[in-house]
Amino acid sequence: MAKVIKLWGAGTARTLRPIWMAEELEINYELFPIGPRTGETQTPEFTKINPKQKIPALQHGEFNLSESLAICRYLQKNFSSKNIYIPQDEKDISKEDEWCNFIYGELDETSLYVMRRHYDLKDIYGESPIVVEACRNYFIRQLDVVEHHLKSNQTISKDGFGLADIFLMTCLDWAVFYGFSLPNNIRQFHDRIALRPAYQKAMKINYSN
Ligand SMILES: N[C@@H](CCC(=O)N[C@@H](CS)C(=O)NCC(=O)O)C(=O)O
Repeated sequence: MAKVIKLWGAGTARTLRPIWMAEELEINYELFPIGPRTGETQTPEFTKINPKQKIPALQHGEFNLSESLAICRYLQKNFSSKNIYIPQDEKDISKEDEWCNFIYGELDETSLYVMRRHYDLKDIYGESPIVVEACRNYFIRQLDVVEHHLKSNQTISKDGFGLADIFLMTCLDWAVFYGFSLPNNIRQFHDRIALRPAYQKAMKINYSN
């Protein structure tokens, strides 16, 4: 692992994830804090790294990777750390996968991000109060599963803080920003995780502009 990790992107919930993961793993990385819709994702240099012209993105030597989940997994698999739980057993890996796919697919992509598209970014994607309201209700329903799980767990995995918690926390911050009130167990989870030094450092780095 001689080459320095380069992370591209700052300023959104998705870009926070790899920065936070890198901080938890205490990786020596270089950040290029380009933002969405600034034109910086459209340059020829960045398009070579991620033809989708989206952030976050990672470079490791000649290796390029996009998608916040794939990037965090790459970091988790290649840089061990005592700071976070990294599942080794196939069943534990699959359980983490299940949670990450649920959080990314249901909470981020089909709820919060659709709300973003049809409210914050309505000039680009079109305004739709009906869609925003449907997503809001859908998100609340999906949160029930998490609320129930956190009743008897301090973190998503009973073995400790890890990748799924990073994904959940970044969605919860996003939800709070959108005016959701968090149910009790989730709120306590949020308040506990917010005390992690790596989270606080990553937040400062990600939102410094
Ligand atoms: N599925 C991708 C989503 C990436 C994404 O949509 N990024 C947004 C910022 S949150 C972006 O780069 N938008 C720039 C644009 O659409 O021009 C991930 O999780 O990394």
